[in-house]
Amino acid sequence: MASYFHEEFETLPRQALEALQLKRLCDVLQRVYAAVPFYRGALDKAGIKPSDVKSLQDLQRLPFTTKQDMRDSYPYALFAAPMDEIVRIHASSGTTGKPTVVGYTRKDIENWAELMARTLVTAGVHKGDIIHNAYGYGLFTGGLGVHNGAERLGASVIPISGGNTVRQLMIMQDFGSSVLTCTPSYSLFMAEEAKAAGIDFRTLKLRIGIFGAEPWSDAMRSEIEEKLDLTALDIYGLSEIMGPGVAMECIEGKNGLHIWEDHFIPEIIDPDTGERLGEGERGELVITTITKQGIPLIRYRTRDITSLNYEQCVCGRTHVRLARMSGRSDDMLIIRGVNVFPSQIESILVRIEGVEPHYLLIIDRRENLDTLEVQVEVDERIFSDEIKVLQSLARRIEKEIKDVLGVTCTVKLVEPKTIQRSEGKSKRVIDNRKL
Ligand code: DLL
Repeated sequence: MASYFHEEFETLPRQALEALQLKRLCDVLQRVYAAVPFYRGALDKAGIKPSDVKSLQDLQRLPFTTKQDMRDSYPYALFAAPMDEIVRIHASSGTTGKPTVVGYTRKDIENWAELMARTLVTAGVHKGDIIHNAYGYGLFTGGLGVHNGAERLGASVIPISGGNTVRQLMIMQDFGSSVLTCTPSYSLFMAEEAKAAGIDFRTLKLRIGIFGAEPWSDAMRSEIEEKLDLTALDIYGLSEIMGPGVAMECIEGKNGLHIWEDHFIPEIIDPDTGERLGEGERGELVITTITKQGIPLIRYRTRDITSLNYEQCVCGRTHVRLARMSGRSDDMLIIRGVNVFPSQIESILVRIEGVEPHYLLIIDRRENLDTLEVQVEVDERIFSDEIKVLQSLARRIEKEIKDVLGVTCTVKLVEPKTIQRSEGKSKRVIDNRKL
């Protein structure tokens, strides 16, 4: 028998779940229409009043919200609660210079902790577990999101955050960590470091790994389970919608991620036409938040590609399952857990004197760590300068990218006109990672 955190809600029969969704949807539409000029404008333009929505099918008549809309509303214009009710602010990568900002009311933070506690229980975690939380703490939602859920559940959480792997291994060993939370690629990097340090994962107490925030595969799952000697499960979330804990794979079924439908309504659309797709069809995930107060989002286009599975799950939860994410419908990259848009790198490059707007990003994975090489053309004048000048320019660009985006890269300056031009869409990214 599976354990639940909110048994009544997690196992709600579909009809009751949908009735709850409709009630909450109508409520959130009223709220955003009254408080957010963007939504009032978008609904007016579509000729729909909140009171016109009478069934979940009517959701399809509402306009989408995109990352661009969030950018245009930077920083707070999409907030539906007054600033003095916002108790936390997080942010994630925007498509160019400015991040996407999200605000939480006290109730939002409570709901997030509850949903994250539910997510942990779904993964087989319980009170008494020691959770080694190596997701980053800060503006990124991973660290604090998992942390608050672990405390809400009553498990012991170690707020180790990312980095300093040798120390992480020592703490895992000495503190008896039973659950590991981090990106899947970082877990494999830990395995390599452990080998070098002579630590055998089989002697550790780790039982469960909760991995997400970047794409991975079933092949990677097998490798992680073998090397770290634990059960590896997939967790999905995004800052715009809440953070980690939007959807979680259950330990019983280990086949798809239950998205918490009492708080979020998922739809799958064709990314080109915007038409809704049926069960099992792969397309872009669109999410409507139905309980959030700080920044509720209506039909938010996540850009993540997946499908929905309504079949009954062995765990007894009735919430629909998302298939493992298989890519994105935009060009966002996730490099060492950091979301990066090529356009962000471009906007850094164009600000630097002597650098041409022709560049190529080459991503690889070496010893389980992502690497990023930025090849960029410089003008004739710079290229004929001394090596020292070129080197210092390259270091300066590397530093700018690190300061603005938080990712480490190596910059290779190349001669003018050496990066291949294209007549159509230019190819700016070569991703050699094999997940
Ligand atoms: O990555 C939140 C999170 C933290 C999720 C910890 C899971 C664990 P963002 O930084 O806003 O938030 O990035 C969200 O990451 O749209 C996906 O493209 C990708 N992503 C997140 N989880 C998965 C996953 C956090 N399990 C973006 N598989 C999302 C594939 C994932 N991609």
